[in-house]
Amino acid sequence: MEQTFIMIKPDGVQRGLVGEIISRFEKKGFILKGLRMVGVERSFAEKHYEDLSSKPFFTGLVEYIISGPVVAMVWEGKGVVATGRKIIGATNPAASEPGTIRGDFAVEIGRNVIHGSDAVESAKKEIALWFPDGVVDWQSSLHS
Ligand code: RTP
Repeated sequence: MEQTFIMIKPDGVQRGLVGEIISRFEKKGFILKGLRMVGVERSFAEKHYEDLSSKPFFTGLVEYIISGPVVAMVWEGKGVVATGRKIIGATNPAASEPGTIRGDFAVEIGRNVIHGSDAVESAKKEIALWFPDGVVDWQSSLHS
């Protein structure tokens, strides 16, 4: 089953949006498979965003991600990568539709509350980076 990596960024955690965001994914019908609240090291943030390392906003982006704890999650379900991006909304909150997370809770591209993998392949890479020990397989753990 398809999985995606979702991260509530430091502003989302500080503003008390963790429950709201989890609720939107749960109500849609997706399954929460893994969750960690972590303070991110600079080198780890640089690794997560390595594809953007040549962008002028890269240093500011890394500073933002290490500015406080984030909530890293794995969500599972049919089409969860693309649908997750729809639930999140456009990267720039000025362009994201009302009803999306960024459309409802953000105004600044540099403080846009949440990250979601943009493709199945990047989701696999990001899940491996953030959950190196994998996520709990609840079905098989019930039997062991
Ligand atoms: P994300 O990876 O966080 O889900 O965002 P995204 O795919 O929608 O956007 P991407 O282009 O990968 O950019 C990653 C994050 O960098 C910040 N950003 N700042 N100041 C700027 O012009 C700018 N552009 C991008 C945003 O936090 C964006 O989510």
